[in-house]
Amino acid sequence: MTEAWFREELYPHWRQSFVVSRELYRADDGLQDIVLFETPGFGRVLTLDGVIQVTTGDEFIYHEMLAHVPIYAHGAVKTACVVGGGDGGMLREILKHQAIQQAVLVEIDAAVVEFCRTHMPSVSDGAFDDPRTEIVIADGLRYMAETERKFDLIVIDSTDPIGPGGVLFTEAFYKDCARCLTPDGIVVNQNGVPFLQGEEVTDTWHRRRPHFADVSFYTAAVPTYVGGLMALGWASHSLRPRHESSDTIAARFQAAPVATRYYTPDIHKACFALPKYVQDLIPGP
Ligand code: AG3
Repeated sequence: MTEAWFREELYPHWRQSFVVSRELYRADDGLQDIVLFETPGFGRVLTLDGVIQVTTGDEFIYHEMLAHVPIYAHGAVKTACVVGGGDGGMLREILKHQAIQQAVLVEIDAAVVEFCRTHMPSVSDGAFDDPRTEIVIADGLRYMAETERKFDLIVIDSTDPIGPGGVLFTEAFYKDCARCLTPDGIVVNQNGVPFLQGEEVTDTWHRRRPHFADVSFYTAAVPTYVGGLMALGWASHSLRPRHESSDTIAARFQAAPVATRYYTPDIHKACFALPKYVQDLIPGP
């Protein structure tokens, strides 16, 4: 019997492939082409327009690092907004923090929420039904332009800047995020794999610099976002959160621990150390 393979074609010159044990779902809802399949090595894999978004095997790394790093850096996050993130994994990690009072999920594609809830329930793990969760089906760009709310944390859990998620990488959107942050608030996002998508780091820096006092990046190693470290973007009005001491981060983690498999207070400090080739993509201090 010949094996079935799924081939991700994100980069013109490099591909990654997965053995597919079983295809579970395939749909084109008009917005995006959605495919869900089972693999022997990574569990269930979700792709949008042919690009790997989550695997049940390694999603914890990405979700933990975009949730816990800003939350422990800030120290008192009560309100959070996730833009994208229709699989619910980011909500799940954010809601592990008991101090969180409200988490708003702004997802453009209702179909993603519905079938992740049904076919990948371990990713959201009940987060959609948490009383603190509010789900808004809307274009994140529009939502951020129109809302009067302020958030302590905004997590942009997007696709790459292709397809409907492209607007989440524009200066107009970052400017609105800046307006919707509380004074100590933090914006984080997935900013691509800099070895292969270096211009995303440079572009993001230029587009955020006018609107935030602190614009930076940190990293996480996610196996299925191939190509080395993934860059996670960081922007805030206050310089304090990113520069909290190791002792402060460790004390906050001890006082209000959450169960993790990647994040630790030591990783928190270490993840802001950028390899030179990533530093070289950042134009200014
Ligand atoms: N969305 C981020 C997918 C990025 C993949 N990009 C890449 N490999 N360059 C993740 C959604 C998880 N909630």
